[in-house]
Amino acid sequence: MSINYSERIPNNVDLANDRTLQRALEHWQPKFVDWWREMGPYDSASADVYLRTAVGVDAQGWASYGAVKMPDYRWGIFLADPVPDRTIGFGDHFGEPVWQQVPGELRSQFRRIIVTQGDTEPASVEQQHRLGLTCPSLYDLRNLFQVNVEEGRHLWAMVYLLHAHFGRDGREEAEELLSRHSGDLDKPRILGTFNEPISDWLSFFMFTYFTDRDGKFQLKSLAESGFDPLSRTCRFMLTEEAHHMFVGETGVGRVVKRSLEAMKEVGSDEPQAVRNHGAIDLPTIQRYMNFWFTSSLDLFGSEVSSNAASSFASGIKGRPDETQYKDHVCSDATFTLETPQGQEAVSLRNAMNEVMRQSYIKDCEIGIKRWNMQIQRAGHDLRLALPSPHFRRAIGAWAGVPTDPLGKPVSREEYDRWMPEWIPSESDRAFVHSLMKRVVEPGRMASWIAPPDRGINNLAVDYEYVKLP
Ligand code: BYC
Repeated sequence: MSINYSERIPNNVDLANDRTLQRALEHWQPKFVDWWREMGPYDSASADVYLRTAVGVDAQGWASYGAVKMPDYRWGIFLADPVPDRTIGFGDHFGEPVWQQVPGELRSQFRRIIVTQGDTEPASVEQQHRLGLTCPSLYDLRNLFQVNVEEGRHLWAMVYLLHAHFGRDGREEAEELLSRHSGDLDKPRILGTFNEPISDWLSFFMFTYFTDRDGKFQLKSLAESGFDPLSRTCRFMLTEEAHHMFVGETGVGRVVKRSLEAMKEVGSDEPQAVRNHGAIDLPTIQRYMNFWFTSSLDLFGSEVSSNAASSFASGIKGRPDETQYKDHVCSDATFTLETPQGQEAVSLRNAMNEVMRQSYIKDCEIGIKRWNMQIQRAGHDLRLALPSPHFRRAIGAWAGVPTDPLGKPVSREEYDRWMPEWIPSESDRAFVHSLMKRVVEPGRMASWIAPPDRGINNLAVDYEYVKLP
């Protein structure tokens, strides 16, 4: 289905033939634009940014690239093409035809999940509101803005579902998505990680590596949903999401590379020597990893969850890549969990959050291996490592259980005392912040990050990706 760009809201859902829905969305649109102007990238409205925009939903050639002023970006509603005769791939309704409308009895559960998904999208834009002011290069500035406009589009994706399928409740929820704000004491965003400030670029790269990857896994599990419009929406969002994780993986990789170069240049691996040379030492990178990885682990919810069991049973949310499993019903299978009290066998359906978390952790390992190869090639013994999934958890069986990053139980007193060695301390953050100075000459990079291997869409690294006024 092609995308109609002649309409006020570009879409491939034939909006023109549903006047009521079209009007409702056109009513929401100016509120979104106001929100973008206030909470979106700071002081960037008149910059020309080399952005990709979706022009189709085919895996090949779905995007076009060109200079755009961000407020003119065409946020729209794009669903992946329907799969003919698709059936539900898991749970109690396994093998039945998918639903084009939300079944009445599942309405509130679907709404809660769609709202939670939708809430993360504007939250991340708010978290990154001022980052552009300290960009390490025009290439990075462009990537930040690309991620931001696409998170805005992902908000549109969820708002479309709320408007099209949840009546007045859905319209109210769509308004609320613009009224909660990241870090707001009275009306915070729903999930913990999305209230953490992202005020430096190392945090941004960690966030796009670890937290966007939670997005990948959640979207994959919703792409399995029996509610076909949700599945199709999430399938197309995943196409856009891949670039966000690329920004994270290559971003951290470039910080590691620069750190290794600095170690060579000063002939020392002492963190202070690396810092004096204007780069970020590896132990600091490890502490940032510890912070964002553990926070992102919480986004999968509790190890034992009746919500997760009922979402799976009723066909709302499957496992990422559900077809890789043999048993899609899981009505009497069990799963062995590690809890602070020891091993515990629970019903597999109740452990679906943990099943997803474990696949996520495996996926996180891939980038770490690549970063470690660089370190090994440079002849250093240190290795970056994911901390234990039991460390610093705030949700689930391990919440509030004091362990060290290896997962070894420690006393509360030791835990508090050592925390500044395990996650970024005030002085680490102050140091990283001191490096955050805006670099905007084409091709130039800040002292703490290596250039990327290549530019965007086959352009040179020194292309002027953002033309600032
Ligand atoms: N912080 O049974 P439980 C993305 C709440 S990222 C605060 O343990 P459940 C993106 C939970 O909401 C992907 N609260 O877990 C990335 C529930 O509250 P209610 C976002 C939390 O329900 C970067 C209660 O605790 N998408 O797209 O099985 C940039 C008990 O819940 C947290 C989704 O999350 C937390 N960390 O699963 C931009 C998908 N964890 O309802 C975008 C939609 C749990 O009792 N969401 N709680 O008041 C879901 O599927 C589920 O809501 C969750 C939780 C997986 C989040």
